Amino acid sequence: MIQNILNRRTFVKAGLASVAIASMPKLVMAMSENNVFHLTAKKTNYALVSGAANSELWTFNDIVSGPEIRVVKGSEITVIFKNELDEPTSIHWHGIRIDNKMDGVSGLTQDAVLPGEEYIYTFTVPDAGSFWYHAHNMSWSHVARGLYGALIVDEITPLFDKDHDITLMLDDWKLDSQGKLDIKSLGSLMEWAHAGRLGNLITVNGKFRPEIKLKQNENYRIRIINVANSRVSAFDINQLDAKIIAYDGQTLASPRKINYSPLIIGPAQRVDLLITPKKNEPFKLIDLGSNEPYEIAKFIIKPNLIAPPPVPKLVPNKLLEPDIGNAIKQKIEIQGGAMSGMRAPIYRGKRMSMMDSMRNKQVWALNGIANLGENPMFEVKRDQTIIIDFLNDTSFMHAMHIHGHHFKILSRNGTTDNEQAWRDTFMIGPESTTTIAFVANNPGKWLLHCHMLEHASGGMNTWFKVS
Ligand SMILES: [Cu+2]
Repeated sequence: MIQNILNRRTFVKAGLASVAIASMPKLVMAMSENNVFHLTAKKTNYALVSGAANSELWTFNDIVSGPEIRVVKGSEITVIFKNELDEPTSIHWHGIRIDNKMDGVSGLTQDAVLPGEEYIYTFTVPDAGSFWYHAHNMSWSHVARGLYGALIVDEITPLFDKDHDITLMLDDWKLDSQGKLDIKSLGSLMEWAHAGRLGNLITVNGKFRPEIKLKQNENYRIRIINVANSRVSAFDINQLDAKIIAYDGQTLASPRKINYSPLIIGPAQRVDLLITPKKNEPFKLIDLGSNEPYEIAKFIIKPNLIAPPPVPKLVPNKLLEPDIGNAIKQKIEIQGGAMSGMRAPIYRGKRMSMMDSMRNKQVWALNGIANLGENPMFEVKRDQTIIIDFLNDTSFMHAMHIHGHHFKILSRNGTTDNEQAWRDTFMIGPESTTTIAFVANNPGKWLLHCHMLEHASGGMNTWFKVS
């Protein structure tokens, strides 16, 4: 099934010769005083490939891939956000089980922050793990232009020191023939109604095909964060001899080998890998998510004749297990897109004509409704377990994300899921089903949407209420 899905992707080769090799693309750390951080959204001129003209990107603090916010589990952080762009925007803290008021969803939990204005986010980070932040107003445009960054929450005693804890933010840029960010195609109905915006250049922390230096026989935690609008990455992690430490910011009880390939990392998903280079030989990180393998980065290994040290004991966060026996149930049918034959959905309370559906670019729906209505799709009492049955009745794969909660996948296509991992975003293939469950223990208005950002804006976006 996975191969089928991946084959649907068309991937244009970069076709840009003589690109200089970037060295270790360490993220710039966000500075703070007593956990008070400053993020300013602004325009940044940046050449995505060397030798090409500068693109006008939109970034936080002029940093491509954003400054990495790093805090300790349980701490309260304050982010003073300033919008120096010409468009209103907001910041969502992806995967943080956050106080609803601070979730950063413009139009649901706050108004977008107007140009020239400031907004203060203050929240506690309950879980240690790999998270990220990104613009949540017109995100299909704002994230595509670079408005995102990593948010890493350390365990109270960090498991790995900073030289052995590496964040790799994968982004997929669509460049024009001059190697500049293709702005003209942003918002094209073609992209929205198909697989979303797929680019032709993948960067790691803002750099194309960097070299990452590791030492032989040492343990590394490699945090992979897929921040692409719609591109699905896939890796043969067994070839890297890697084990999984965490999914979507939730650490496993112990590092886990997987017996399948490739490992899919869809838009907004994170996977933390444990890599211990055994040989003093370089190896490549190859993305298998496109029609052709794509080299993402190269690891260079420095010889080191020590015996590998023991792997630190992992410390999972404590989350409430769903109470399946007393759960309420909800069905969500994912509909629309090209090649679906969907009836035009309801939008802003009215059934649209097909023409209006195209004109408004509302070409996807959840249970027949495109985008947010005044009323939630469903309401749950606090601490109630909810089971959601998703049916993807479209010809495309989706990356379904739930705000404010992590959930467990119970089954896929009727088969029990053995991974038993907590996730905040799951992938669902065309004509497939997935059943998830979680305890709705975080009160407020929460978004539920596809994290392929063109699909979300194109209608695959709803909300629920925990009262
Ligand atoms: Cu989607």
